[in-house]
Amino acid sequence: MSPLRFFTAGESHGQALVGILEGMPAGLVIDEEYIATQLHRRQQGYGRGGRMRIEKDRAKILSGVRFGRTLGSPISLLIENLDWKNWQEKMSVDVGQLRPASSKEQGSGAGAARLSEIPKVEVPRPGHADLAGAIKYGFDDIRNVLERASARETAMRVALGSIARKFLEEFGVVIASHVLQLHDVRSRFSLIDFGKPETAFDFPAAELNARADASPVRCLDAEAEKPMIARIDEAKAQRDTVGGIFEVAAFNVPVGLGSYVHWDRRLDARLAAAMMSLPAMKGVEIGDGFSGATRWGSEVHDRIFYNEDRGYFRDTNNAGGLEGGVTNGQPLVVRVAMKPISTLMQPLDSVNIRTKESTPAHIERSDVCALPAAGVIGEAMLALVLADAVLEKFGGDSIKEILDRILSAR
Ligand code: EPS
Repeated sequence: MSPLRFFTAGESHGQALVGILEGMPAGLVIDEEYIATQLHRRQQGYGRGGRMRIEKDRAKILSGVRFGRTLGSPISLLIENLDWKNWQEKMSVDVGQLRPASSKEQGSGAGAARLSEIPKVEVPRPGHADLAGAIKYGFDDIRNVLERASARETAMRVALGSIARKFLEEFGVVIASHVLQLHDVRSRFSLIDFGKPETAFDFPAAELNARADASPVRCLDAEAEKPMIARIDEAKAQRDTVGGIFEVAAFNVPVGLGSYVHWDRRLDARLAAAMMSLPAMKGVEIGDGFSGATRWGSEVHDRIFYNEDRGYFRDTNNAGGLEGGVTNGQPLVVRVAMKPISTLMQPLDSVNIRTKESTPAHIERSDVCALPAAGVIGEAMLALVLADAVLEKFGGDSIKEILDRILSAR
């Protein structure tokens, strides 16, 4: 069993998102401000839709923390959906608040809508969970699917992930991300090359996020930024959407996390699953992944060197910090491909699930591009997986216990 586990609950337009993080050791300093900083980062990015102007995501810590330090008990968080006030009838938990279809003036909500007056979503969007979800759960209203399938849920992952990030910071792990490619526009810089003298990354890893966050598309390459923004504008003008690839990395990672001894203990497998669990993600690469498949072994594998000062070291990092599913001390680099968001303002052909007639897909307020935010969410998933792997290797019930073990292994 993983030492660190988490749950989320909540519909996109329900009252709130709820999260529980179980297994965080005692003594970690954490507060709502720290979590809010990460939640704010997720709300940014060129190409977001109207919802982000409504929400001011803030997680309330409900349990597991006392006087600013974790207790070792489950940490529970609550993020209220400010948009809920506009959805109270459509998303009512209690049918009693609505007037039954047959009744005239009965029930507690005499002035409220009849259940039959709440419009159903009946036309699935190609690419969304809509159709598969409605068939699977036997719904005649696709809203029952899309509310939970929505990427709104990732707000809670970022909140929970920020606690994992704070834990990793205790022993110097830095987690960062940036947009590598948006549609056909590619940044010249990759975190795989970070620290190599010939790249433009002549700044410390700790500055990576601040630099990416300063760009509206979270791109580190000033030359690629403009055409990326232009692609988003183009998509918006065409009433279309656009995706791309983000890179997420962890620096100063302890050696030996994960294991080659069993399939579900390989850290690369766990990272791939974590990234693929995010809505709209369609591909994951560890290190140079797919491009490595087109080159010779002698070009791909990272040569091993040793000296007294540095211990073992490499002059390349094509493996992305993982060999045999185990961290090797190099920066851990994961690339994730995000498809364009499936809600199109110029909708694709679809079919009404009640009448079976052909008709354009349902339109719901959405984003033109959420790739910059996706990187921030990828950071949260990376932090949760890494924190779990650290606890697995080093164990311990308090931060002090774990720190002592990690530092003595270094
Ligand atoms: C999101 C909230 C959603 C969408 C987006 C992500 O808000 P709403 O549905 O009210 O506009 O902006 O979700 C989707 C694109 C999707 O397909 O579900 C958020 O908080 O990130």
